[in-house]
Amino acid sequence: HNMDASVGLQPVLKEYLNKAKIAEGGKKLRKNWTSSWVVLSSSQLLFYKESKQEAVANLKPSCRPDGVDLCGAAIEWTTEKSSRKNVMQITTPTGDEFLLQADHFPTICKWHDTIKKTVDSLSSR
Ligand code: I3P
Repeated sequence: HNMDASVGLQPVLKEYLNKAKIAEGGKKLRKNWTSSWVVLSSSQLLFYKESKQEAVANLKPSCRPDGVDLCGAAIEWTTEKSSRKNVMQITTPTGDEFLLQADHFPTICKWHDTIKKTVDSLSSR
């Protein structure tokens, strides 16, 4: 999906993480891990190929990144969906599934906890 990166959303985390989309609309996809510049805003996760692309997308509205709307999303650690360590899964209400991973455990922990808080803040407003 294309998401609007602007409109008053305050980014709270930005980092390179390993990402794999494993399902779309409930249909399993072939797993393809890629390094992605991930930006967490107040309601979305945005995926850019590179950090430079974020600046370009913010200037050019036609150049929008892929993203996940976090409203209603489920966040969980998973040891079954990958042979990698430190893997968390995000499942949207529409059946899209993403894996995020980093070798450095404190890094992915910070993302897991912050995304969870974001989802909680969205459900209570
Ligand atoms: C996949 C690739 C992934 C692996 C996945 C493989 O093979 O090796 O890295 O996931 O395992 O199917 P291919 O490149 O041929 O598609 P992990 O690294 O997360 O284990 P999976 O099928 O058990 O998900």
